[in-house]
Amino acid sequence: MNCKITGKKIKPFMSFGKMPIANGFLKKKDFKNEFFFEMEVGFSKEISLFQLNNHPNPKLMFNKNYPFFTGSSKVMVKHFANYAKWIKNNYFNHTKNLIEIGSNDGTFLKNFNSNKIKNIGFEPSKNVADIATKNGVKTINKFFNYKNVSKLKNLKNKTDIICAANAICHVPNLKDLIYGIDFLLNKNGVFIFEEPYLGSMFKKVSYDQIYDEHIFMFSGTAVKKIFDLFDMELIDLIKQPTHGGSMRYVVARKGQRDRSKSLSNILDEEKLNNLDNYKFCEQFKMNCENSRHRLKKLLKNFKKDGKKIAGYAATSKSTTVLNYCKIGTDIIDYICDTTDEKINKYSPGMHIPIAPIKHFRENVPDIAYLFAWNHKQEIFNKEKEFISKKGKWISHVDL
Ligand code: DWN
Repeated sequence: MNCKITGKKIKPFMSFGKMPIANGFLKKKDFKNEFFFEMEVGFSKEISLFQLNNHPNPKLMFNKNYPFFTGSSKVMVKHFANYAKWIKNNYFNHTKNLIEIGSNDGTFLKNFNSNKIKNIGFEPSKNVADIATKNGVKTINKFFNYKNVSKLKNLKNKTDIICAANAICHVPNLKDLIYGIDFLLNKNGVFIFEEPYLGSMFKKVSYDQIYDEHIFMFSGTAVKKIFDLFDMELIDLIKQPTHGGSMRYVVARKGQRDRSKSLSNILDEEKLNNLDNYKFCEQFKMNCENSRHRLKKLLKNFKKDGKKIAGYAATSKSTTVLNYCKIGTDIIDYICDTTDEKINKYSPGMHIPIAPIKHFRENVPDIAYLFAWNHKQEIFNKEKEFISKKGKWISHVDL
């Protein structure tokens, strides 16, 4: 395995076994042709970058049937409104244009429609890009890469702000993406992005953040080291509560902007937690194996006691948990979800049926495995009746 940035050899430190496409919810007739890859992870010592070894071709994941819509969570819609407000308060200064990488259904960019700025989203998945367009968000239905970006000649070194959320960790050719940013960004421009945070994944043992789409799990240390290689620099880090613990990163051209005071505090904290070195990997591997062991034991005991177990929210993350721990229909009867594109299909790899939320309310299980543990508050608020019926929520992370 080679580091996707430095090209140096890396020895994978653990494998989660054979994994299907995390969002590849499928019909029974497609079981026999299901795609699997060996999901190994490694860590680049030079730039402290946690990364997948193999990954499927991005076109297998981001196409006309991508089944995730940012607008499906009210809490996330509010978060994106606040993210936009924060950008306006901190970085709007004669701003004329803004580009989002991985703009999904336009939930974030919609917040800029009332400003007199040009905003454009790059979104490779056609179905979600079409929704954004319908929402009045100008969307280019393409991957954000150097080839596509360099066609925007009128924006060359004229772009004020490039931003993203839960998108940059999905891009295997990160170097090429940075060349694209370098092409567009003006001298004083900023690149702002937020992603699930390595430190939170480590603390919570939320290994389900790792799947085909999540090629990288970033830390402040890694992002700093990456951009140092491209004559850019990390100027701010802000922790975010979203997706079980994320980090917002602000990057500028070297020497063009002041660095925030909190930057060094977070980098020091990462050093203390060994997020900058290989010790972290050894500990993380052990923690994942222990978590799997505990979960399997817990589920086995519930089944021994005759309990009915259902899954709640057919997340991409659930694909990692179910396949790594080999949890199938012998344990979980069904998984309920709000997404039409997933309902009446089966979960990738372990083939658990996906049902609408109505089914959960009409077929109340004893135990609900909360796969969207990151949306705990939003879901608990909707499912008060489940608790009143003596239902129990469980997850592999602390709820
Ligand atoms: O980075 C990514 C994140 C942002 O979204 C992508 N790679 C794919 C996706 O990951 P995920 O599927 O793990 O995301 P969520 O937001 O944790 O879960 C979304 C799923 O949960 C959807 O299928 C809808 C479902 N859901 C539900 O059934 N009821 C979600 C909420 C909030 C609910 O109340």
